[in-house]
Parts: sequence; structure tokens; C-alpha cells
Amino acid sequence: MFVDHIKIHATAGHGGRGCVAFRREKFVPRGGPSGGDGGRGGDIVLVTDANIDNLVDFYYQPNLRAKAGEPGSGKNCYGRAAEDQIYKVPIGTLVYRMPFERISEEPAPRDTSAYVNLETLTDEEVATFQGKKSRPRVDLGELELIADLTEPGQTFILCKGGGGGKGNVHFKSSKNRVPTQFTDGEEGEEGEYYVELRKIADAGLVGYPNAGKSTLLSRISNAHPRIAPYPFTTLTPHIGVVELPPYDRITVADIPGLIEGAHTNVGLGHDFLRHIVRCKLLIFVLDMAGSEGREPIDDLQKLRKELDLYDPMLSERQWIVVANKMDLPEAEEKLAHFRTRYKKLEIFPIGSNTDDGIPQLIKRLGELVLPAPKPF
Ligand SMILES: Nc1nc2c(ncn2[C@@H]2O[C@H](COP(=O)(O)OP(=O)(O)OP(=O)(O)O)[C@@H](O)[C@H]2O)c(=O)[nH]1
Ligand SMILES: [Mg+2]
Repeated sequence: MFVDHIKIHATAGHGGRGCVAFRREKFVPRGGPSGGDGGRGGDIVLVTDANIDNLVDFYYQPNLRAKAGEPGSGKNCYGRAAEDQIYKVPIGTLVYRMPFERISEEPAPRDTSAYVNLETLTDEEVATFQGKKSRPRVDLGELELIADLTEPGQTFILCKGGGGGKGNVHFKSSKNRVPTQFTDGEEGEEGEYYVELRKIADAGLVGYPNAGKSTLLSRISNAHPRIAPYPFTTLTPHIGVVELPPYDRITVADIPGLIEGAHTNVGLGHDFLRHIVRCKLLIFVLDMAGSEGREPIDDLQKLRKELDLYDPMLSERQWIVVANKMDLPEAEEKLAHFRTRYKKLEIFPIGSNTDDGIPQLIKRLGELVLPAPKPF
């Protein structure tokens, strides 16, 4: 399963309680207070790991918890601090804080959905109970972005554990030789968060299903995505590394096919576009032969419109077009027509049976994506 956005709940550990104790030893009358402090509660820490590629762990475990610190004890002993709870996340993880109120102590009402007779419900209600109804997109504009983890091994403390409480040694004074005061440990931070993965790649492939995006990725990079003659072969994003001899490399993201109306959840919707939001360059892959009965000019316009509907920033991004399936008969004619319509556009014609156009495309990707070399 591939999970790229999920709501989680995190509770850091509470601090341990301070202790009330008095020194009791032979020949030491009135030994004075000796209650130690409680230990610190554990933090909840997120750390990026290059070996993890999605947020599925949080799907199975959306409740993150760290342990409480141990209470202090007599003989001035501090309670042991709880260990931090570390959760691995993929590189490219964003964390947003959601509005949160601590849940009251009342027991939660029983979930009756397990006992509902589906036959008595409307279709819409059935879809909701079966979890098929698409959930409304979380409006990120209203949420506060608190972390953007883009480097391997980057850590972020999501919730801080509470400090330990004070033992009664802290309350002794000249007036109060036998203090019985102590403090409870502080509560650990708690909150609800929306965690989103936006893969980090230099360029992103955008196109209709079956346009040949995965085929292109397999030819320019080390990736081996699934390629098949049916739409929506690619269901989750893949990243391929393109080698640019002698020393450079760039990353290209292949995402599921996009279709007109994706913003209304047609096809796979357009939620997966989150993975190209960070790409510097967008590569539109068009079926230039119109092998599925569509016109390449229409395709491009519709794809660009979907991108704009998803995020208007995307339509301002630098873009090029790969004219694919040039080996098929009608492609040349359609390409000529396409060129007259888009005179200034950079177009790279390629076909599956020859390597024509691939080296030029790779070279150009490097020029567009890599920073310009510094003069000596
Ligand atoms: N004739 C011809 N067929 C191609 C070419 N490129 C890809 N195909 C075929 O088109 C079909 C779809 O290719 P994919 O690479 O899976 O397409 P995709 O865009 O990744 O499709 P989705 O993952 O479903 O969105 C496959 O049967 C490929 O063999 C090409 O240049 N010429
Ligand atoms: Mg594909």
C-alpha cells in the first residue's frame, strides 16, 4: 500500500512525578527531605530515512506515543527519563499542525458502524461506511506548516515530552524543615497533525494514461516501472535517477496518468500531483500518434488546465513536451500540426523502437535542471 497523506495524533510522554521522602538513617535524626525529581517524558521525533518511500507506517499506527518519565524516588534519586520515540518518515515529508482540542475524559461513544445493516442505507451512506467515499481534500491553506523534511537523516521534534516534577528537596526552607510538597510532572505536548509526502525530484512526467510516461522513465533512467497497454498501470509515484556523464545526475518522477476532470476525482483524481509540486521542470508526455483517438493539442490543453486547477503555481513552472509514439503512422503529420500551433515550445519527438531524441532530451534536462556551472 502507498500512503502519501494522513492525519496522525501524537502525544509525547508526561514527566514523572516528584517524590516526597525523608532521609532515614541510623544515627541521623531528622535527616531532612530527600525526594528526587521525576524524569523527563519522551519526545516524539520524526527522522527522515532514504529507505522509506511512503507514510504507510502511520496508516497502521496513526497514534504516536512516547513513554512517561519515571517518578523520582527517595535518597535524592531522579526518575529515569523516558526514551524518545523515533518514527521514520520518507524524505520530502511535510508536517502541518491541525486544530486540536484535548479529548475529554468521557468514554468515546461506541462505534456502531460495525452493526449497521447496509441494506437499509442509501448508496451514499453505504459508501461512507465502507470507506469508499473520497474524503474532502484537507485545505492546507488553513493549516500551519511546521516542518518540511527534505534532507536524509533530518530530525524534527514533533511533540516535546513534559519535564519531570520536583521532589520535596526543592521545598525545604529555614521555616519548613519537613516539606511534603512536590510537583507533578509536566504534561507532554499533544496534537493532531496532517502529514504529507511530496516526493522530491528535479523533473516530473505528466501525461494521459498510456501516453508512455513509464516507458520514457525506463529509457532515460535506472528505474524499471511497470509498463502495460492499459490505463492506470502506474498507481503510485516512482522516481528514476538519470545519469548525466561524467558526474551529474538528476531525478525524474513518474506519476499516475492524469485525465480531464481529474480535479472532480475522475480517474485517480489529481491528488498525486502533490508529488510534482516541487519539481523544477514539468515534462508533458503526449501520445503524438493519437493512438487512443485523442488529439495531442487537446491533451496538452486539458493537462495544463488540470494542473492549473490543482495549483496555479504549477502552470507557471518551466515545461517541455515529449512527443511520444513517433514510430506510429499518423505521428509525423500530427506533430507538424502541433508545431504550427506551439511554435516556441521545446518539443522532443521520441519513439519506442529507436533511440532518436533520447540523448538530446537527457542533455537538455541537465541544462534545464542543474545549476549553471560556475566559471573558474
Ligand atoms: N508504439 C509505441 N508504443 C509505445 C511507446 N511508448 C509507450 N508505448 C506503449 O504504450 C503503452 C503504455 O505505456 P506506459 O509507459 O505504461 O504508459 P504510462 O503513461 O506510464 O501509462 P499509465 O501508467 O497507465 O499512466 C505500453 O503498451 C507501451 O508499450 C512508443 O513510443 N511507441
Ligand atoms: Mg505508467
